[in-house]
Amino acid sequence: MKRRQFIKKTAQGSAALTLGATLLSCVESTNKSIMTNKTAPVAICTWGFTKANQAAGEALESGMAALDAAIKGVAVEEENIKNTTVGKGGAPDREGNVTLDACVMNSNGDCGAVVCVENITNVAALAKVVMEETPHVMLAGKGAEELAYKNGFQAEHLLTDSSEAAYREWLKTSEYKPIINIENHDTIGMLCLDQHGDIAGACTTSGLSYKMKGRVGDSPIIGSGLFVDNKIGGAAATGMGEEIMKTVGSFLIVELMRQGKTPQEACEEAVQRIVTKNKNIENFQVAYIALNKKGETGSYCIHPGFAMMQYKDGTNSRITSAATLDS
Ligand code: SD4
Repeated sequence: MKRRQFIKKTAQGSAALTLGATLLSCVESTNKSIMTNKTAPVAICTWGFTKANQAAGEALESGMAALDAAIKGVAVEEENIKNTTVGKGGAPDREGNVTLDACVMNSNGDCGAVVCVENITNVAALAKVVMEETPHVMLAGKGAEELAYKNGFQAEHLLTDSSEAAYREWLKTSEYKPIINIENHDTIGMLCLDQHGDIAGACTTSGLSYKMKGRVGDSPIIGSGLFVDNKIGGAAATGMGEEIMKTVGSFLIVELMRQGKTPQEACEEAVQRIVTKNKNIENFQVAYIALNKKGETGSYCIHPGFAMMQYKDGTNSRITSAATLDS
């Protein structure tokens, strides 16, 4: 048997063992997934972002690769000026500047991130440019903005009239108080499983409203706001970034799935790590979503009120997440 055929056969055998009955046919022999996955496509995202998840699901149905579908999906919220935690219309920092953070990770394990970016709406797409067009993983501030212009992104004023009005109102007290579950927590993290059985993800946010100048949360940090291992699955986070970063939550979830936990069990354990370390969980929210190679999904959070969207079998549904503090 020729070497190439041998590798192909061996790879088929081991992938078939992993994916069992969900497999349909062989498409290529590389270090990426080699099988078309019957359960695919699947898209999930944080919060009730119906349109964003639908856009990703339809893109996957049309054959788009997982990362491009995730970027397309999250762009819906980056461009939604009513979402005050993502993209254009995002709440500013305490000095009135809107600064955005995002990251992406593909099925090869490549990743890109941007932090503290002003004047650019589609920062997840910009994170992909960092991944593909530079020798780096993360660019901050002006450097990321300049890369955007060089790659055809347009400068946009991100502070809308209503977010400016809300900011002026906030200035009257300047009280910094993250609010659980409502407009202060609407970051979009998205995971997609495409028709080739490959997983990728994107996470994008304006961070916490009225944050300190220069503050960066978990969302653009690979392993915290997002992590994907195409052999296992992916995870994404929303909520109080400082707590997610301390436990490298998304990486933790993927590692727990590697050890055999379901996406649901892994999300629960990652939340539990935070809960056991903190005496003040009543003051902040953390929520996770996860997806594995079989297309199984999970989500869990500290406070009731979190939901994820799931596009599976052609249906986009809202799934209310169980919570540590469910009564
Ligand atoms: C952050 N995790 O910057 C983000 C905030 C968030 O919905 O999730 N908002 O800490």
